[in-house]
Amino acid sequence: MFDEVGDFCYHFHLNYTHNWDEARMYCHNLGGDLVVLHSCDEFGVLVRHIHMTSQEVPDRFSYWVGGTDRGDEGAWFWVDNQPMAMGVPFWGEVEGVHEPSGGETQNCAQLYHDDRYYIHDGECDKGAYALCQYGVDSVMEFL
Ligand SMILES: [Ca+2]
Repeated sequence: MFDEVGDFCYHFHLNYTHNWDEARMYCHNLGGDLVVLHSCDEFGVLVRHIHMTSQEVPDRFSYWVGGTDRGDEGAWFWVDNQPMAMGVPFWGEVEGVHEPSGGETQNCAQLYHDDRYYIHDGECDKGAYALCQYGVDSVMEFL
């Protein structure tokens, strides 16, 4: 399922979960990559879209997005090598603990189901849904 949201096309892959590397490979195989969110606008529009269509999410899994601090703990980068903005409004907070909070055990970014899809760090080997991003042109070709 491709959804045009704002200036981008997103693919919410809800058939089965992947670890972060598998999710990225899945997106690559369709000519895209895991989602990168450079602006407050992109983030807000996408999260609003997820909330509005949440009836289609079959369970409580989160979405992998294209951010990681693997290799340099605490230095978060998007898969396009842009640094990730930290803090509000992108990253979540649970009971006063600000994300990312997982240290060296959690090195992959996800839109976290149980925190209204704010960004949390997660264990890269755990399962979540792939959330892929495409340029509009490449999707038109693909379809
Ligand atoms: Ca980490």
